[in-house]
Order: sequence, then structure tokens, then C-alpha cells
Amino acid sequence: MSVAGSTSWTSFIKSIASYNGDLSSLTAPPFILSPVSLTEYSEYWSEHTDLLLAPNFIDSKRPDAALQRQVAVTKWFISTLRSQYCSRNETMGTEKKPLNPFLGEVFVGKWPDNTRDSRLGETILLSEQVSHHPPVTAYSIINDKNKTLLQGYNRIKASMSPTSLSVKQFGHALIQYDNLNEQYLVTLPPLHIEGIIVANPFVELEGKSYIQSSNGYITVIEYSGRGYFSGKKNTFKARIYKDSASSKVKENAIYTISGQWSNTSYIREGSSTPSSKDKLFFDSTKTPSQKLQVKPLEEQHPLESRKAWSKVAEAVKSGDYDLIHTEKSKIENYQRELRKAELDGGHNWGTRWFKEIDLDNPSTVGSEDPLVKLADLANLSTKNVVSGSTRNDKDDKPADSKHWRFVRELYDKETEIKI
Ligand code: CLR
Repeated sequence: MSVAGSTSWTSFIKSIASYNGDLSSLTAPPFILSPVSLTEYSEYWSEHTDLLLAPNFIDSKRPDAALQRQVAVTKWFISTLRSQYCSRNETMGTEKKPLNPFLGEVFVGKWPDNTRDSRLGETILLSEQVSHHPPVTAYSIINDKNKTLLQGYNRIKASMSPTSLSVKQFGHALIQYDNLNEQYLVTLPPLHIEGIIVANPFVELEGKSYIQSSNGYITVIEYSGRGYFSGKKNTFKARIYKDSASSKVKENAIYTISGQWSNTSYIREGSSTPSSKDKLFFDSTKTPSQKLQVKPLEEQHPLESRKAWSKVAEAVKSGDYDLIHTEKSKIENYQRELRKAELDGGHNWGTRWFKEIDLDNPSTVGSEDPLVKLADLANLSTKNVVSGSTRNDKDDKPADSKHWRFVRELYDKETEIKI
């Protein structure tokens, strides 16, 4: 790296030391900027659409059908991790700083009807920036043919330790399999960014996350990196239990899955750790992700992410720092004007397909929200706290109980934004 390059890297490290969760406050050198906005990251939830839909195709007459669906949902979840947390390294060489979405920015597309498996049908993605302070992205992944809906939202809180950036996620994902009358709650793991000092950042997951089914079954996933239980990067161990009470004792596990989520993992019955001699669970190196199909720029609405950011993205790709700054400022100034006009006119920006519900105020919730039942089963907090916080644990701080939810009718009425 050149002397100039290393100087800007040093000032970047200083700027992350005072990081307050607002991406725009980080003045990163151009080589660490990504031309992609965070609204696009919602796509990572469904780059293995067949696995997301798989529970629909498990023979429901099997005596262990519900358990096998829990295994299938666990496999789908593990399959999302490589896209979620390694794809920037794989396509751009390192983890990058994404573009900070503006309020009302949307990213949409589809996974078309699959010719290899006609049962799947079309799946669509709606992703929307529903809040700017703090930044919150909400998404909905819809497959009408199989009456399957995956929705969720995400917000991060970051803090700098001496050598890495630690990130806690707020929000959760909910899956509804309406044909099965079954729901799942998926929590989001904490993570940290390593390799910052040497200008080679990458994500490592840590702690735990959960998948709670309305049937009672729960998967508890533990993450570790290089130097922990296997010494390999991107390691996890997942245990499937009959219910949350039985998950207190690891010997109660019905299945144990172990391996690297960016590579291979294995499964065996019971609570002991499987090895490569056991049954293969998932091989992410042999299961390429399916990219979302997005309309060409000419057909996109001005609020669509790639259209709105196209000039910034070009400047990022050409590494032209002044141009990045000029083009970004145009977007930011326009957004400031909009906010001011809204304030003057006494109204707020209206979200497009999502609304905020408040579990402390049932009139905002409508029919019962699935989070209440599923969090109850898992003994997880229903508050707006770090994802996966159990009730009354250190992260279950006094907080509101507001969450973002998809409203299907709002999308059915949509006329401006085409998939
Ligand atoms: C967003 C929601 C996705 C999962 C996900 C993956 C990577 C995370 C990202 C989330 C949030 C922003 C993030 C990113 C990795 C790096 C980036 C934490 C949680 C930070 C802000 C970039 C800092 C700059 C580094 C390159 C040093 O479902």
C-alpha cells in the first residue's frame, strides 16, 4: 500500500473508533467503499430459494415430518450465511463499506419460475429503507405459489474494540408456511469485523442465534472463528431440540450439526459432534447461490437503489474520490430538502410496504403478531433489543416494543414500482 493509502487508512481507523452506528459518519478511503447499497443485502436471505421452500415438499404423513421441516429450515438458514457474510470478499476481495440507503429507497427483483423444479414457482423480493435515523432496512420475500412468506428487518449497532469492529444486529426474520400453518422466528447473530488494522476486513460471526418453530422445535446455533473450537474460520455448531426447555441440557439434542457455514457441515443424531464421516448436511461450495433478477436501469423507478445510486456507483468503481463526494452530496442534499419540506408541511415520509407495530399498543398490531407466540416459546424478548436476547438477560434493556412488519395490501395496491 502507498504511503498516502496507509495514511487514509489510519484516519479511517480513527473514524471507526468513534463510530456511532451511522454509516455516513465513516469517511472511508475509496478502495474500501462498495458500490452496493445495504438495501440490496436483503437478497441474501433467498439465494437458495429451493431450500427456503423445501419444508413445503416434505411428506406430511411422515411421523417425523415436523422435525424434518425444522432440519430443512435450519439447512436453509445455514445456506444463507455465505451470501450474507462472505460475498463481498468473494466478489470484491474484502469486506466493504456499503452505501448508506436513503429513506424510502427500495430494491426489488425476482427469482423466476425454476425450470429444473416446477414446484417452486416465482419468488419476489421487496426491500425498503423504512428509517434513516437510525438506519433500518425491511424486506419481504414472497412465494405465492407455495403460500410462503419470509419477512424481516435489520438495524445494526457497532462499536470499536482495539482490533475489531463489533456489530450487534437488531430485528429478526419471520417465515410463514401458510399451507402448513407453521411459522418460524429466526434471530440474527452478533458479528465482528476482523483484519481492519491490516486493511483486509472480513466478517466473523460470534455468539448464538435461534430458529424457533411454532411446533416447539428450536435450533440453537453457536458460532466461532479461527482459534476457537475447531480452529477453522466460519465454524458453527447447531443443535435441534424438542423445545426451548429441553435446550437447557445439550444432551437432549435430537440432532447435532457441525462444520463451516462457508464450506461443508455434517449432521448426526443425538448430542455428540459429527465429523466428516457422518452424513453431509450442507456443502456451500457445491451449491451456488442464485442471484436475484433485477430490471435494467432504464426501467427502474427513481427510488430504486441501483437507479438512484448509479452515478455514485460508477464513481466508486472508477475510484474517483471527488466524484464520489459530489454525487453522494447530491443525494444527501436532496434528502435534506425533502425532510425539511415534510417538516414545513407537517407530515412525515410514508413508508411504502411496511408499517411499524408496537406490541405495547395492541391497536397497532391487528391480528396477533407471530413474534409474540414464537418469542414466548423460545423465552426470547419481544422488545426492540439486540436480536436473540433472552428475557431479562443483559441485552434485554428497558426499550420499546416496536417492530417492522410487511403489509400485503400495501404491496397489492402498488402501481409505480414494477418487479
Ligand atoms: C446487514 C444485514 C445483512 C447481513 C449483514 C452483513 C454484513 C454487515 C451488514 C449486515 C451491516 C453493515 C456491515 C456489514 C459488514 C461490514 C459493514 C456491518 C449486518 C460495516 C458497516 C462496514 C464497516 C467498514 C469495514 C469495511 C471496516 O442481512
